[in-house]
Amino acid sequence: MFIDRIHLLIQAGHGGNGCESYFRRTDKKRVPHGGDGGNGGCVIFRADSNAPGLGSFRFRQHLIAESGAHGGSNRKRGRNGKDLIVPVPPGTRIHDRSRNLLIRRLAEHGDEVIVLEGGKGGVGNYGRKQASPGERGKSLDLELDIRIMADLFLVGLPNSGKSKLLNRLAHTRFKEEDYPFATRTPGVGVWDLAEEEGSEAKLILCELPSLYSASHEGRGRGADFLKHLEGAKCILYILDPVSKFCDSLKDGLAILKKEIEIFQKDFLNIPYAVVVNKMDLPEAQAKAQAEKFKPRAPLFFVSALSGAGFEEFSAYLKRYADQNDEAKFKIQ
Ligand SMILES: Nc1nc2c(ncn2[C@@H]2O[C@H](COP(=O)(O)OP(=O)(O)OP(=O)(O)O)[C@@H](O)[C@H]2O)c(=O)[nH]1
Ligand SMILES: [Mg+2]
Repeated sequence: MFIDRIHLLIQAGHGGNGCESYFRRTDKKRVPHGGDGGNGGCVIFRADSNAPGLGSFRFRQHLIAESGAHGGSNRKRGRNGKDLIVPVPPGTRIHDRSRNLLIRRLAEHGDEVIVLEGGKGGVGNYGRKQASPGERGKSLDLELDIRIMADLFLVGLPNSGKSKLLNRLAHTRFKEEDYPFATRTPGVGVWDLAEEEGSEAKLILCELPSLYSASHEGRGRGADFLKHLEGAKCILYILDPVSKFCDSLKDGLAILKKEIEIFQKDFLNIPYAVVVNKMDLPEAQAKAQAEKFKPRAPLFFVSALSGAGFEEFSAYLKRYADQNDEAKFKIQ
């Protein structure tokens, strides 16, 4: 199950109480000798590329770090509570829900943040008049969310062949159906360019559930996942010349861009290319030829079914994938 947002309640460990105890000296004088309490454990989030997705927190939404042990007599200090280290996938963002504040985004494997410090242990009455209780561990209401980190996002109208294209490039097995909206959650695959000679790069591809002209009204699931475009290096708009969801290729691209614009205008600045699919169908060829579609971006005519047009398309992307500079995907 794909979950990109989850609520969690976390609680730091309580500090152990300081001990109040005395021993009686031979001269009958009472001498305080209670030890300090141990500190409570902290709650730490750590990015780990082997961590399961946020869905793993569905049945574990209350996380509590260990409390410190109480102090003992004879100046014995209580043991500190163990820190609770919570592994999360890289790219996870941690928000404080009560203050509506972003605490930290854990981008890379190994990044970590102490979200709650444990309660301090109380002091024992050794050398003092009185012992004190341990500090209570604080609790915090969190929201965790994650953005899919992919190089290329496949965005398109329903039934345009996004899943088929992804399956062909990344050897994944996502559902391809002849009815629209079959893909209901994002699908990710790795396109290993090493399979094709002369390249060592790998590209992460992600299919987003289909958009159409009513997505911004909350119809379908397309708009729910557009937030993942935040980290996109490039969008591939997948179009189908014989689509029932648009009148022409130009119209199809305009609908997709409009939906993205309504969601977040800045996303229109993400570099993009246009891929016209299903070119094995004679009616698709006829319509595409008649239209003379010329978007202001690289344009490819392919067939995810037969593989036609893939050399040019993959050679183009490969050139960019092989460049290690920042401008990698500026293919506009
Ligand atoms: N002839 C032909 N059919 C294709 C091609 N690509 C996809 N199809 C068919 O078009 C239908 C939709 O393909 P999908 O890959 O599921 O399309 P999608 O864009 O992922 O659609 P949803 O996610 O369901 O909205 C399936 O029946 C595919 O077999 C193609 O290049 N040529
Ligand atoms: Mg699909």
